[in-house]
Amino acid sequence: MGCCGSAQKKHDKPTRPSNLVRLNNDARSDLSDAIINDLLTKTKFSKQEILDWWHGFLADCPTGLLDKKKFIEVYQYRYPNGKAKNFCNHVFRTFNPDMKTHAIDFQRFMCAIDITLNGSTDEKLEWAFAMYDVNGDQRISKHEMSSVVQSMFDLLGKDKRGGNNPRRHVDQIFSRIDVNQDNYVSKEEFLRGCKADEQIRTILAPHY
Ligand SMILES: [Ca+2]
Ligand SMILES: [Ca+2]
Repeated sequence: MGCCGSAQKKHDKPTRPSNLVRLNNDARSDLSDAIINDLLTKTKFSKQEILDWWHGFLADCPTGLLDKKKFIEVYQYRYPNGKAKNFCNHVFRTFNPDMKTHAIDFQRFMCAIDITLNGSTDEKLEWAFAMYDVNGDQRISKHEMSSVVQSMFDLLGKDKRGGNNPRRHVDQIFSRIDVNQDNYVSKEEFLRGCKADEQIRTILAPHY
């Protein structure tokens, strides 16, 4: 099993290693000490955990880079009854906020995983906020929230009709957390609302 749970393909071999990867003679890849030390400083993972993640990452991404296509493939594998593409677009953006690259290297991947696994409640909710703030203007519109909630329901294969309509959920959420009623949820409103209201947190940030 790889970093994200997909099965390793037997014939995958590193064909285009990034500068992260140092290949040894039998074509297995090791992380450089510089990368390991950098991740030990930036994340809460131990050296052994970093190496374990690296082997999983390499199983899924033999090139040492995780691109969006692979990212979607991995999610689709984990959620076979849902549609992963739209949700993956949102998550991939939060892994790759400047969108300068079309693929995520191991360091960036580990920093994102560190927040989702080891981060404080505020750090996790800030990460969730960034996912909902699609255009990055530091506030969430109803359209942005509907788009992400809808993609999440698609991923989970949830019925979106009637009372489960994503827009209806979003209207209810806004009525509770858009405190100044300007039709946008600020980061402060998002953090405060999610922390104070378990039901909202369950919808917006189900893993936290
Ligand atoms: Ca926004
Ligand atoms: Ca507001």
